[in-house]
Amino acid sequence: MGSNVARTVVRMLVDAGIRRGYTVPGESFLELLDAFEAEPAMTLVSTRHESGASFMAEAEGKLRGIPAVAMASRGPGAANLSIGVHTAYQDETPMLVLLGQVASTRLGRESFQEVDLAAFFRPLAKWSAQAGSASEVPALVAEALSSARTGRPGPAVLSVPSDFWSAPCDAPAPLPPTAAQDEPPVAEIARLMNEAESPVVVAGCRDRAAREQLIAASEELGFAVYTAFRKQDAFPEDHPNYAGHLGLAVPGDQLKALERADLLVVLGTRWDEVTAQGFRYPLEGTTTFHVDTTVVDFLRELRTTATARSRDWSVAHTAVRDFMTPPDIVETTGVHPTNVVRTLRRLVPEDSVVTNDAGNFSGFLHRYWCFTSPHTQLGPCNGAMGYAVPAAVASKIADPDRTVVAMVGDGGALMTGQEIETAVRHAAPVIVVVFQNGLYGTIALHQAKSQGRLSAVGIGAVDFASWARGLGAAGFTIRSSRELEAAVSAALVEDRPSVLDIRTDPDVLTSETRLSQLLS
Ligand SMILES: Cc1ncc(C[n+]2csc(CCOP(=O)(O)OP(=O)(O)O)c2C)c(N)n1
Repeated sequence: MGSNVARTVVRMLVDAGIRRGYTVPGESFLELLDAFEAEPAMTLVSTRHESGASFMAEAEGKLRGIPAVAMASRGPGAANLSIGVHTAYQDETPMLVLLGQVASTRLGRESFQEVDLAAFFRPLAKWSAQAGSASEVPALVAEALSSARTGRPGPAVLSVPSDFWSAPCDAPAPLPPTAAQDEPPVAEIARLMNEAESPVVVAGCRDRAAREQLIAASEELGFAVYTAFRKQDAFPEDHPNYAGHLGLAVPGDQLKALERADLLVVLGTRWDEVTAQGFRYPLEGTTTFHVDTTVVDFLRELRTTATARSRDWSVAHTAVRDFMTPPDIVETTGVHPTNVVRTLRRLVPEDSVVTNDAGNFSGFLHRYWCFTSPHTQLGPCNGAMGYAVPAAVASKIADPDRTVVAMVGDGGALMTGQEIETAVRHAAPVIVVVFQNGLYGTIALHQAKSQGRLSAVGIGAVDFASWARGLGAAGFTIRSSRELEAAVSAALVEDRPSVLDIRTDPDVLTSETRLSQLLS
């Protein structure tokens, strides 16, 4: 039997190491869905909302370093999907998006659900195109995959008119050869590293080999390491050369090593606004290099070129260690988020994957978790709410042997938490920890500080444990820290997803800030 475009594309994806596609099905890519389902090496994950599909594909790409596929239908599906594409773009995650478009004969007539998808995604994606003929689809898929994976990784979006998928096609296109990467000036960096008093690296490389090289290089050459925003697993946070996480609200004493740096190497990450602390760094006069793509080779060469030297980072590391040590807290109203993080960290395995949403609660996770193992943190560097639950579901499906915990506020849980149903269907027992404070707490903080009063931030009381049971998961309600250990222990032995509905104190906006103080 002759093949068609859809089957040929799926064959190419399997050959490229892709194992899963995430979607809400649509009429505009029926043959593609059929080809995914028929391919034994592929798992087709049907999600409850396209944002879930795109967050799942993004999270799998982050976890495995190999892209996953997100698929959606024409304007409405693509609009729903777009949030995860933006996340992949800002988070530098390889990802492939295949969109069904209106039929080629109906293009350009504002047909049913028609949107110019290539144009729509151009500012959101690394690469974006629409197929002009059925025969060029395999070559465009090859180009999209190459773009997603090489240089700075990112999302590549291909829109395919619906009639092209069934067109006869037997010829997969070869993937283009990997483009030559820019070579960093290793000899010059090695010379400066030898001479520097305070060399500092800001790391965001997730790759296991790169992380091992980074630890060895830091120990041999004596440089301090900061981690980039939400890339805390790039370097062990308990290492004596660890200087801190360049996230939100970093205390001044943790920035001193960055301020004093006479050599700064930004490694395996973009120099985004949060990591760069509102673009305040590097200070003028700091010699700075950016090595984004060839991290392992660069570090290997640096270790053989630069001279071994030891430097004392105890002042910087003590500052960060003190900051990361959770205080003993006596609760009055509701559970304190610090106690949630502390209890979970103690009870779950060291190599658990922790996904997090955007929200105030995440500040407690970033501060107190202490990431020590590779590939353990998946957070949205673009601050997209709704990320944590779908990211956890994809992580558990892709890596079933690891414990996966999603940390999410009640706001974020109500955006994409319905993907727990997807986890139930795929037998993916994730643990979802909902910090229920009845508020869009982050926005309440900003409003209280700048307006002195609140607007549009209230969230009604939700029984998340019943909601979880309705979706086929186990549900636990926790009203005081004393109940945490038993609930987490029970969730860890569940063979279905669990939701921990934790009633937190709405007054506790951050470790330092109380809502009542700001409004009084
Ligand atoms: C998709 C999206 N919409 C809106 C925002 C703006 N935003 C940032 S945090 C936040 C509130 C989060 O509330 P919740 O999930 O309950 O967590 P909390 O801040 O209360 O801990 C909002 C609305 C965002 N980051 N992403």
